[in-house]
Amino acid sequence: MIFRRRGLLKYLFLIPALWLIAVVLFSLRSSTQVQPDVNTDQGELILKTDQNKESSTPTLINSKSSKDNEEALGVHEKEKLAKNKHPDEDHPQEERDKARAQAKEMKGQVQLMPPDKKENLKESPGEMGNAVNIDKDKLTREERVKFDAGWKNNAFNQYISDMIRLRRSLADIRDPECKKMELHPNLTDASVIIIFHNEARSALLRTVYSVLDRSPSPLLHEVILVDDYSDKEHLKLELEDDIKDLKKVRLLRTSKREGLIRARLKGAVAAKGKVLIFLDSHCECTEGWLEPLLDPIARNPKVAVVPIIEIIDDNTFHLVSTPIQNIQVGGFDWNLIFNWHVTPDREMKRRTKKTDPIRSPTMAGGLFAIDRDWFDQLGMYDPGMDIWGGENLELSFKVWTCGGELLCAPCSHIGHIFRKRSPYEWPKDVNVVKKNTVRLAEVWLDDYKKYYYERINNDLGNYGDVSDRLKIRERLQCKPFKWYLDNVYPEQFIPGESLFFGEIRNRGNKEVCLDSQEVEESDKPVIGYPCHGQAGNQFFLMSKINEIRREEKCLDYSGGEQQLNQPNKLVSFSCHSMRGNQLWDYEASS
Ligand SMILES: *[C@@H]1O[C@H](CO)[C@@H](O)[C@H](O)[C@H]1NC(C)=O
Ligand SMILES: [Mn+2]
Repeated sequence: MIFRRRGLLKYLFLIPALWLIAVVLFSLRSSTQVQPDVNTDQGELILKTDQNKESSTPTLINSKSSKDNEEALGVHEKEKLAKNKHPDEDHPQEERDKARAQAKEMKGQVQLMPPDKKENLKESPGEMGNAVNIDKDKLTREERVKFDAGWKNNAFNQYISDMIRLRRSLADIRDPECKKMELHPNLTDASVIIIFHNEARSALLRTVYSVLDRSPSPLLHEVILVDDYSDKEHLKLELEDDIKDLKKVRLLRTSKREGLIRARLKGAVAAKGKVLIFLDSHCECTEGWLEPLLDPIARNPKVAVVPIIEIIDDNTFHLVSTPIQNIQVGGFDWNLIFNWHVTPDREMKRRTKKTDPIRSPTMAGGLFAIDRDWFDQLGMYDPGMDIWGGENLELSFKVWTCGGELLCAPCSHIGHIFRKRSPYEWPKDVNVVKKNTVRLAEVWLDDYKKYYYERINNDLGNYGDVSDRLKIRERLQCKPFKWYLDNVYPEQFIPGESLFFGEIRNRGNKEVCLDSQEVEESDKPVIGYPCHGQAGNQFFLMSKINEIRREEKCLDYSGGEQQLNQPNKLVSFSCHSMRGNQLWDYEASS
């Protein structure tokens, strides 16, 4: 299918191509064969000579011969690289400039073809970010097999992803205020780094095109794809062919499975833009996504900025948007797991405009922008961390304690396919997340690490050597973790600072205690149960902001005024630190 479509594409290009060749040959008075390179970057048309036109071997365009790239490639690819240098390189600069100027003039007259389909945009599925619904039962048997395989391999509906154009349109979901935002005049350019492992072709390329199509050209230095050792055929030569005309896109490959953290490090080291932006390989950037990420960094290079992460439905690919007032910020629990919170009132009051960035204690980790030099000074990621997990909190803690800020840009919206499971295999012999998290706690948490260690029974396992990371903390004179808790995340529940702890007995019937069976599940009724004195389900803490809680679950009154005397209105619910239904008083006299 893919090849047939692309075969057709050649003919679609042929008419403007022939026309262009004629014009350019005339203007350059050159005997060199020239072919248009439809660069998707802002629809700008750039001409290049193509010496490899007859060759069907895909070339690694944009890889040039940089050391980083050569390291990333196997011997086979290296040979190919040597043979197929970037076509632009053997051409005098002067001539290239002239050709570009010419091309620019003609821009308005040249029709750009979308790279995937020629269908009427309005009829194409999923345009404007809309949902695509198909009835699986109406598919042929073969199509149903494809449908099921798509889900199995990706943990999202690849069948529908493949139906949607790579350059589908999206609604402009920004708040109207965002379009009037006064941007810093000196925004710098960015390298967008996308790590992937066995990603579906349509999801990966849609991510790339959404970046190319919706970024102002001067602000986008390059897009670096880092293949973390995929074994799917469509990500080998076919991918190189897919991106060969995308001038700003470079492809690096790891030589073994490195995991997200070390693959990102590889991309960061190779990047040349002033700002690094990390994206997942199944995203869609919406209109105006880039500038609000760069703006806070232009004002203060020591900030890291996250976008609003919008949900792309894993089944229908509907892109759903969040109004600014519902933006959540990042926190963490004492298992050192990231979680979301409603933006605290104090932060809403500190901001003066709807479009002002929102301070966030932590980041989710998948999507963010950071100044390259600042990231470097911070020691980037901890290379002793494996694969995935804990790296987002490590970066959050060090950005804040080492003199920076972590901000959420309310005008930058990026869609992301949230999956319900990971479709990939991970090593089963080591507990990767625990190793990473212990390293995080050892380096950054000071005495507070005990709360995490209590939760893993003080079994730290072999977490390697963290002395290099401690040196970074010392060199940058980063503030203690207590400073972070007091100033950046005062809502955080600190078990040792509880007002009271123990069981909660009924005054009338002293044999009955409050008992909450499920800590794991929200919305479970909290019941009266004979006191057993064994703590466990009957153990509660009263936090300094007057919640009655255990771990991340708080005692929550879920009924209305009229229902006061009905049973089961006390539930155990995720703590929200907004008081309200979770505010309790303790009267010492009673
Ligand atoms: C932007 O850059 C120009 C030229 O370097 C400089 O004169 C100007 O002060 C800068 N503007 C701001 C707001 O930093
Ligand atoms: Mn993801």
